[in-house]
Amino acid sequence: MRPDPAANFHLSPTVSVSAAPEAADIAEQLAQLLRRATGHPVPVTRDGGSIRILLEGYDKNEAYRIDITAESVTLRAGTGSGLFAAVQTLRQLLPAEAAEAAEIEVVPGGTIEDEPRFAYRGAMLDLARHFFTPAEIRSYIDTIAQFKINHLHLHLTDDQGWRLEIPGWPRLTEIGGAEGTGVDGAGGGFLTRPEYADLVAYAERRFVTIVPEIDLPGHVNAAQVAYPELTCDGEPVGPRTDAEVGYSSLCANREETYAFVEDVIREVAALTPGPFLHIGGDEAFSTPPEDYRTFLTRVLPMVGKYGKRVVGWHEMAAVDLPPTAVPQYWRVEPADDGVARAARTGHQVIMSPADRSYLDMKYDKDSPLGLDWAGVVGVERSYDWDPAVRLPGVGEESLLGVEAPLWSETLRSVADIEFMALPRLLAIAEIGWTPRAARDWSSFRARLAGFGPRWTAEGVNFHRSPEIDWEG
Ligand code: TNX
Repeated sequence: MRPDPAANFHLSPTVSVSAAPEAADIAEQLAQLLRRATGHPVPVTRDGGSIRILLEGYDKNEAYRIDITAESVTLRAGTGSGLFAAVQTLRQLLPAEAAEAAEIEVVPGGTIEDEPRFAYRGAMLDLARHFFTPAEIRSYIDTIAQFKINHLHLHLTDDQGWRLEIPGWPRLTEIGGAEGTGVDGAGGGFLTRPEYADLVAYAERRFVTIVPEIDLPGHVNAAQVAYPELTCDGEPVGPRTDAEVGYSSLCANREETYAFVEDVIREVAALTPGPFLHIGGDEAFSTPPEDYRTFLTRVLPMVGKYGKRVVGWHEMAAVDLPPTAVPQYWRVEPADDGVARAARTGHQVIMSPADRSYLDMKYDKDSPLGLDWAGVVGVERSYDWDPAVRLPGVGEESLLGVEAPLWSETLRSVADIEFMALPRLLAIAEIGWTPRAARDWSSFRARLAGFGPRWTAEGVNFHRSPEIDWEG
């Protein structure tokens, strides 16, 4: 970043955005934001705008450059994702008051050249413990995309509920998505296939890839309530709305299991333009280890058969994985043999250690929402760590990226999501984007302070952590 205070750009009433047709949608998204912020008409044209969006140069994925002078703002990238990232940076350069109409907006002059540290910067939302509607999910997509998070992992199934319609298995969602299937009997609901496809498209427009998760072979009580033939003894089981884990399992020795799983994987893959499909694999405490291996050995290749790259919670690294499989580390221990072995054999890993990156952990002992099984996770704790030294044997070159999961046992609304995610999501976003050497807690803390008035003006909920000297 090279600031040039002599070259500030003013957002005057004649401000306009121009872009070539391939970047017209990004230009339109920027223009909409500026119209809302300034009240100016902000037309979008083919060329000659005072804000110019150029799809050229920088063919490295997501790299971009911004040049701000008194006359113009130029955003330049070789890819749409790079241009979209540049737009998010430009938004952050505007003063917080820009969220309220009619204030004067000055964009600070200078040049920015930027590119991400990791290709995968993820957030996860648990729709199984509490269902969030498409509108609520879109709201979270808007939030994460602002911070250049480029994957949204949706935890679609668990013991309590099943949240995605699957052709041929209607009871999964008729029963598993009924009213009262959230933790403590709250809520319920599921995504129809068209709703899911719309969400994928909504995310895609914001350069966010949806990563669907079907949690197997444990965390399947909702599926077994709907279809008793999916239990080992064929006996019906009752619905569960408590927050226990580890009591349910598909049966590794029944062909019915694999017919079901293959149908589900095929249908989910068909709805998924992105490369990844997550098959869970965590906390299968009631699956004997031998059965767990039998199950995964059958199921992992199915994901490849339907054209997807398999992601799984790191327990899956207990078996021999297909070369492109991605284990996702989620625990708190300082080492993990399975993940280290996977890294050694060339696998890429996603890091989401619960004691750092879990957005559902309480901030401190007084947090009204959240869990504390991984300890309390304050803002500094979520920021001040490095994924490349978190696990022995899993260095920078083995990392696909980082993810911030948000489990929903204690959440009920968008305001709850925002309270848990903001500000800690920004810590994980910066870890995913910025090299370790360029990151520093005191700088982050100071920059975070400016989001107080911004979120207040936007009506966004956040945790006023005492670790931050919030402005406004
Ligand atoms: C552990 S993290 C789980 C989830 C819970 C979460 C709560 C993981 C892979 N499994 O089933 O919701 O803890 O923090």
